[in-house]
Amino acid sequence: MSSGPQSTDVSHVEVVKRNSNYLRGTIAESLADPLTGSIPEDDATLTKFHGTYLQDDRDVRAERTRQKLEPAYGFMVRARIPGGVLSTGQWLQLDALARDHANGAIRATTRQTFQFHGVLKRDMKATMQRIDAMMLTTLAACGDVNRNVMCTPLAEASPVHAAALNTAERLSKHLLPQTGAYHEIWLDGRRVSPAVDEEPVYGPAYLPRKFKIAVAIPPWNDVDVFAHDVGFIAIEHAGRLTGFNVAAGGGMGASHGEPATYPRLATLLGSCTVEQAVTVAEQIMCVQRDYGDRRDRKHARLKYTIDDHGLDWFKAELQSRLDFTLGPVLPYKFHHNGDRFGWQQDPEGRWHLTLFIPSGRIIDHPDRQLLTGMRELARVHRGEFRFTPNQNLIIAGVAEADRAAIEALAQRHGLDAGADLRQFQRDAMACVALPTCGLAMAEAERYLPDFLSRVGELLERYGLADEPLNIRITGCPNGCARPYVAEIALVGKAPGRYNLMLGGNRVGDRLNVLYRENLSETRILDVLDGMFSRFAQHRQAGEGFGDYVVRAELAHSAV
Ligand code: SRM
Ligand code: SF4
Repeated sequence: MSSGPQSTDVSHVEVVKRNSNYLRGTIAESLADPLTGSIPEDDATLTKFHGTYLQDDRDVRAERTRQKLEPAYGFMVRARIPGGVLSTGQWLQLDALARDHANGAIRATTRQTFQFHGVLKRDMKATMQRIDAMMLTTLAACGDVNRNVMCTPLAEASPVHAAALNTAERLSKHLLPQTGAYHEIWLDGRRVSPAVDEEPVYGPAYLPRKFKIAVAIPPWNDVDVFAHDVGFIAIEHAGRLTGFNVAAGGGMGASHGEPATYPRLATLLGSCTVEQAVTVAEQIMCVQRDYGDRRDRKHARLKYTIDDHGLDWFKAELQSRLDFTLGPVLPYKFHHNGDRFGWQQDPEGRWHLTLFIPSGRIIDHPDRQLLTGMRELARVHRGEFRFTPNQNLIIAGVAEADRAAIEALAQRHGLDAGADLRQFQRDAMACVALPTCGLAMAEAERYLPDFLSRVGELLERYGLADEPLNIRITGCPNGCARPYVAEIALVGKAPGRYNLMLGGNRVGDRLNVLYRENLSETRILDVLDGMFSRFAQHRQAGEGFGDYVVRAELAHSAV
């Protein structure tokens, strides 16, 4: 491992990582402590690398404090599934685990995988062991490492999809931490590694910050490829995957009132072959490992490394680590950054059904039994499941002969929660936020349905009800639902108050801008009322809302 100019004046998290003996810390001892449902802060920092966060139920926090009880602790557990592919057998085990040890829900995420919430400390080992038995891992689902690698779950062009998915899997595997700590702490308790592990790529301090990779297959940008530290855009020739355009330096996170933090779209660097992709990603990650800011975690993503040193420096530094030259950026075109709902058929004749799952929460509601319905479906389905990059779920690989039965099952259980919704409602996303997210400043997932119905009323007023519209809500500026590329985004500022962002588009290659700060719902709806009215009157043929807002200079786009 080469090491760049790293300061000794590093953040506390850096110290914790370096002293952790490759992510061990005292996690094992803390888990064994029966006196609290929590673990100490430094161990909680380290468990993130193992794919789990200590949280507490914020809905009952104040009441528990009043009663002098410790917070209602629970762990969020997130798996790592490159490309989001799961077998039906894995689904059934997942479903059982959700009911046995979590809060009865499987939560599909914005990065094509699932989370559990509310796992108690005493059930953590059993949970991790059962995930391991499914041939899945939670290692590196969170933490300062490469996270779950996303890949467009494209059904129609299956040869290209298969090759792109294979690249996503290779990237994921190659960049997985090597530490034996995971096995030792969660699985059988035995050391399977030498006393000192080696992390040939990461080194003992891992990365300065999280690192994210996505593979997009045009014309679909459902992964929001420019929101990633590294984005690969598939290049197809005569139905085959021939290589990738490579973009680097994307990221959504920002902090209110700190202009030195900002969302940034990844910059296109050039192109590479399919075989070169893993090396390119590894070396971009290594530049970040060596030059990323280890003092200030708010300034530690690759986007800041690139902006601080300059794009030319970054390209030269990357090139100096490669023994091949990146080719020119090749032409590509994106049409949409959402999911495609309903049935799609691939060239081999198999069918794929994309179900809309409201904010990815697969749970039994009194009127719609999503968890139970999915269990029934998994028992008869002979294909696989795929999580989408937008919190939805695909019943993939259905034979023509089975299609009617799957459709009937989906209908019987009301599995397609989007069947009666408008497109803008199905395309909308919200992050988890309250009550589990410790960083949430406002509601997101729980508020989205109400907000969308109010927006729907406005759209109807102007004859725009069927207008596709990309709306995203997050409970804080960290950007977990990638709000800064949406046409309309609400970014939580305080309970019931949001920053209103306008001017993204439907292909995910333009950032929106802050239109008004700290607005109540009433004010947001007032603003949108006026904007929709003008849009309906003055839009050009085929023009989207975000494009209109930028053209009419109602919001000045950064791009
Ligand atoms: Fe995220 C932190 C949930 C995708 C940017 N994110 C969190 C935490 C773990 C809160 C915390 O640190 O205590 C949230 C847990 C909430 C909960 O109760 O479950 C959380 N993030 C999520 C998920 C579950 C949102 C969802 O509704 O689906 C997504 C899980 C993805 C996955 O499967 O890995 C999720 N987070 C994202 C994305 C979108 C993406 O990656 O495509 C982003 C923006 C892209 C990016 O990274 O730039 C994102 N999450 C953040 C950040 C800001 C990072 C930054 O650079 O500033 C934080 C805060 C942090 O890291 O300090 C954060
Ligand atoms: Fe939590 Fe903020 Fe992420 Fe929403 S955007 S899940 S509130 S960290």
